[in-house]
Amino acid sequence: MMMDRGDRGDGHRRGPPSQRSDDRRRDRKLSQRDDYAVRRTTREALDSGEAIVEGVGPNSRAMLTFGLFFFDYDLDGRLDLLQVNGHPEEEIAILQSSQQYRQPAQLFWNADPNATRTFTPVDPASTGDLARPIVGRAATYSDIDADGDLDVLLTQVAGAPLLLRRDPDSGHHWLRVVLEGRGGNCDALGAQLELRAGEQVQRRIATVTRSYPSQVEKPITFGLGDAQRVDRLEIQWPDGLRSVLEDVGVDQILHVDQGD
Ligand SMILES: [Ca+2]
Ligand SMILES: [Ca+2]
Repeated sequence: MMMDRGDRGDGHRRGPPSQRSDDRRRDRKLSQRDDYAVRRTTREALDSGEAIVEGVGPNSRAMLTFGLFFFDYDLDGRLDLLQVNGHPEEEIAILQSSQQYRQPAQLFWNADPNATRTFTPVDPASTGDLARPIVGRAATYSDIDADGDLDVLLTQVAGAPLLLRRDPDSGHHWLRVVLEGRGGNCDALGAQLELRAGEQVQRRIATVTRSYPSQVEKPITFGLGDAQRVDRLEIQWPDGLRSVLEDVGVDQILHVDQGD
């Protein structure tokens, strides 16, 4: 995926300092949103037919989606949405002129939970090979080049998987957490994490199951925007015990062993 530095993900460059200040205030406010809230809000929106209001409906109506997950592709502290599309019927365009067998994947930038529309479609002109029409099926992510942002793997029918590197850097800070649990659950799957950085509060669950048949990497990635320190990271391990780390540096992979 190609994104220019400073790109807001909606195809527009960042504005002047006064506007960036507004953006930062808005970022702090938005960071209250966590992945549970995004998932719940989107599911409720889709279930109740309010996907139009959320910004997803009109832009995905013509697509047939398989893989779908939330991830913070621009590391601004808000979870964005990626979906991979492709129709099952090779000759569907003959039967339905509005449909295509090969369809582009779509990326939705999480703009603001208080905005008129939470999700803004990212301009395909700025997403490189992600916008290439494929018969998409599975979608997953991992930081393959160890630069802190999440890269994407898509699978397709009758074609090689597409490994798409997030490039260039958004300029935002990040923290990646690797957990080592006790006993048989050595990856601490099911652990709950709460991160606080300034006014940001983000929550994650340690899991590798995010989307249609695939699994994501085990490290847990937090986008931090402009925050240069993590004030507090609390981990509730699967057995109910808790660990708390304070004043954690950013732009690093943090290994946390429950036995320490
Ligand atoms: Ca984001
Ligand atoms: Ca990366």
